[in-house]
Amino acid sequence: MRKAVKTKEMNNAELILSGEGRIYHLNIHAEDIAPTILLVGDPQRVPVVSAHFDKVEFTAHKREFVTHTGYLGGKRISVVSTGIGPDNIDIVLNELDALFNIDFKQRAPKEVHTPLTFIRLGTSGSLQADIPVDSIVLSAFGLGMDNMLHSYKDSPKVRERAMEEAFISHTQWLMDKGHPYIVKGSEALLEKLYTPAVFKGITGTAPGFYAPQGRKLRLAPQDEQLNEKLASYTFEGHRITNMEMETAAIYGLSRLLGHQALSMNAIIANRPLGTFSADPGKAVEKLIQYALSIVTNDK
Ligand code: R1P
Repeated sequence: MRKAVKTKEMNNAELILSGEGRIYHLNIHAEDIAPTILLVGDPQRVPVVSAHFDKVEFTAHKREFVTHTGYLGGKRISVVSTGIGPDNIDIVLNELDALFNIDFKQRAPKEVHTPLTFIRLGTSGSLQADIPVDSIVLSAFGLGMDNMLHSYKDSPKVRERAMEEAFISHTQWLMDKGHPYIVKGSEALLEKLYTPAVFKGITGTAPGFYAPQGRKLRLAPQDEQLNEKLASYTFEGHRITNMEMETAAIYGLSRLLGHQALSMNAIIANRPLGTFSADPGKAVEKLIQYALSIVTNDK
């Protein structure tokens, strides 16, 4: 049996680079990306966002990962699509971090850390009747109902344990589904991006779209009361406002990697009322305009 060779450097199967030195999935070099990065789920949302840039200087596309980099109000900025789900966030955040914080020649972390800013511009379903379709929700916390973050050794250090325990007890969470995790977003970014025109709260991040978000087509969800339980949970004045599939994973990895993150979502469905936006594209456009007007204006 061949013995695995263990070196201090990240090997070719760990840090995977193309022949031209591009990171594996995103297929880009470090110089192709700015340290302020807008993350969107849908690859087709990338050109919708970059249409607002004064100039787009770089574009790339591999699988569901589309990257545009340009300038807006004198600030260099990138927009990257993540596709759907926490598993994709694992790929995108690690690769974006690697582009800045790993020396690809040495195959080792750089001595000087470059902090990044991630702002998710997503779509989501409201869990509260008073948060209507076409409104905007900023995530003060991400509540992970997926298990991705638990694979990282230091994840317990970034989690809000008291909030988690209260959540488990309130929902009588079935541990077969894994331990829910709660991570705070960047307080500085929340302060910068919050105005009374939008909502803020805890955003639930589910590992799927149907039963994991309490939807029933032909298969019954494990917990038929999931959404009511989520909606009625409160902790020190915070309530769960909405549910989608990326925020908690972005918050967890950003904290572990030393970056700042804030997630903002256009509400396109209201789950308790059973309604869906008549024009989701318009709701997303409103979110983009709201975010970009603040991101480029250092309030
Ligand atoms: C599900 O339809 C997808 O839409 C939401 C969910 O989080 C999930 O990714 O966000 P995006 O519109 O940003 O993809």
